[in-house]
Amino acid sequence: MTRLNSFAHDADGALIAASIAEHGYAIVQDMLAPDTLERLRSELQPHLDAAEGGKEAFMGARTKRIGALLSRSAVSRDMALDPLLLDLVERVLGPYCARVQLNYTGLMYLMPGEKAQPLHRDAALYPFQNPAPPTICATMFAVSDFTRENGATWLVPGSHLWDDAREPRAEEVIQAEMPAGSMLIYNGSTYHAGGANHSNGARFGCAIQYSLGWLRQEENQYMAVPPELAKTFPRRLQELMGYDMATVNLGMVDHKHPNDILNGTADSGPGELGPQWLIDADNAIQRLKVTGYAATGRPRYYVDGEVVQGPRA
Ligand SMILES: O=C(O)CCC(=O)C(=O)O
Ligand SMILES: [Fe+2]
Repeated sequence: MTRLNSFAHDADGALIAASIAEHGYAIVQDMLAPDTLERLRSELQPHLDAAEGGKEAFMGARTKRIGALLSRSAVSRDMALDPLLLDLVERVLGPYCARVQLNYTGLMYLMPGEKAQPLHRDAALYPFQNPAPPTICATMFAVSDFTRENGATWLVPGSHLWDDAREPRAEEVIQAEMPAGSMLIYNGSTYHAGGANHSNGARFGCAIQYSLGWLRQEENQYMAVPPELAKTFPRRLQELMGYDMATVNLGMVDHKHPNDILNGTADSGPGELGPQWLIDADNAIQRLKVTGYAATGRPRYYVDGEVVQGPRA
């Protein structure tokens, strides 16, 4: 097995980010302490008990998948605000947006007997020609140990840099084996998949994803968390959920700042929607050149034994 890009929790953010830029992913150990993991498990257990397997092949018949984590788990709110994680997200996405945002929060609980998911790019939500600048910075926190047998996330290192014609080969796939408490962080353009669970226990992971603030979020955070609950969150978490200006005017409500609307602090007239710091941040981002190209759809590659079988509808 290829050596994983694994870092201690006190490693320099710039080093970890350089590894994500080069390989498309990194693993950070000890993001969650044992007692935090225990609290997270107990917060989520009632929701897991009530959850069912997926209905489509991609979602996995033997995978319990629950979103809206912020409304269900206080620990997940701390995870979304983890200083090292936010530092890495800024390093990956910051050059392309004035403000980053949450994209998705959820858990992926692979039960014994689950088959492998097809390899895919989370960033295929958006119609950019590849290679593209990063649009999504995704994580998978190991809540159980992630092992080869229980379906540790599959990854194709370096594939975030590939064009749309380049297909993954089975021998290029590695697995994010990591002990509980670790975090896999990857560029949304990196090919990856949930593995197959050949073990007797569940593989339990929590995904917290971020994206460029000017994109539509995969999971609508305004509806995922009741506003009455969101009001009790720290200001930075509210901003990451989207109660924020992505740039001047982008995200306003009735010409007021959405955070003022949420918290009931809006003035009667128009809000301050273009502070100088936001104009400066927007002027500093790298502008994207988006060219027309032949549609390539959203390829997903099934891996069967040694062979990547290629895209399937
Ligand atoms: O379960 C995993 O390890 C990855 C799941 C995934 O990539 C997805 O559902 O988009
Ligand atoms: Fe994915």
